[in-house]
Amino acid sequence: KKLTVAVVGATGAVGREMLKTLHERDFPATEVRAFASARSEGVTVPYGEREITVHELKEDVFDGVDLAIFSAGGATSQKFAPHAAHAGCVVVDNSAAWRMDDRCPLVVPEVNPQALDAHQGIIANPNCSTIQMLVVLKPLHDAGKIRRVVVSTYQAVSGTGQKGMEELERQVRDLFNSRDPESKVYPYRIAFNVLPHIDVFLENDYTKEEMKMVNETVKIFNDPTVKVTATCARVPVFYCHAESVNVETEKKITPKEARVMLSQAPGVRVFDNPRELMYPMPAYCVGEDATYVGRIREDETIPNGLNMWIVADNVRKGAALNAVQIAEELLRRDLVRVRDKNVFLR
Ligand code: A2P
Ligand code: 11C
Repeated sequence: KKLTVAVVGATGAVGREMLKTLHERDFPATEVRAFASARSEGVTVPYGEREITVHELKEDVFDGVDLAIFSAGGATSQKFAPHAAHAGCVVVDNSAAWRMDDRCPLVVPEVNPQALDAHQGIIANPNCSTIQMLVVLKPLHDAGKIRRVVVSTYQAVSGTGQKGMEELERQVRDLFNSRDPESKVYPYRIAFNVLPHIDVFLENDYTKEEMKMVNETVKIFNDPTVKVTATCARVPVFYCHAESVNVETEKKITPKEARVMLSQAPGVRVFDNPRELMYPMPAYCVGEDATYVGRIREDETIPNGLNMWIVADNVRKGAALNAVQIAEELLRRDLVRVRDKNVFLR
């Protein structure tokens, strides 16, 4: 059966990883098309052994496309995803544009694949820091019902895209050559520094990144009783976000029970042996599909509490892989179709 797939934002850090992931996982596309801004018209991007020519994204490029995976920023998704759905093309969108829209399922395939059944043409891929936290919290929530989560993140510069990685590299080089490191992407130097600031500040003095973790968790778990409070920091690491997560549950789960549950959970790898100095770290999780968890221990200040340390490749499980897994799940459920083409564009 014919299946034409488009990658929108194909020249970006996540778009390239999406093409790589589709190819590596043998996604059954009969044709793959690549789109980006007018600046990239005619350039090529790798897809397996081949190179695909990138074309400018326009409203009418979705005719004949069955499935489009977007990672070209919120504004591009806001504008173009409705045109894709209108053309009968199912969209998996990696931006924040559609995540909190009631018409759009927000999906982590290991956590809430059933939410896909009600899709109306646009499906949202959650924020990277939410995805890796929830893959790990899901079995604990099922077993002990999570009441409250306190999370602090240590996020890599690739979360900002290609330009974040270029800024860190440039500043490191400048500092080693006794030049003033210029900050263009972040408000302060990121090299040899930590910024307690990701995305914009909101009315309540939290950042948008922090509130994404709060709100997306409730939507994905479909459980407004789960309370999350977050502090998100940017660290001078190229790939992989790390998170310190404190969880309070209704029913007690011991660290030993948590290790057993998590070692059976899909998408999770327990890497936890303090005596052998085994704990997950960003430098060793680059390019990995799994979400790693270690430092699992009891929070001794409350009756039912656990602390843990979670690391995943933000560009891979946090973005490209999760989006491709959603596409695979759509195929498995025979959901690569748009029932009402007028839901997002009338
Ligand atoms: P381009 O390379 O042509 O600018 P990253 O997050 O790594 O910066 O990547 C962003 C991706 O989104 C790139 O592929 C970029 O294409 C694409 N993009 C940005 N703005 C637009 C736009 N207005 N229309 C289509 N693609 C866009
Ligand atoms: C970061 N989490 O690390 C962000 C990147 O809402 O999709 C992804 C932003 C988003 O900067």
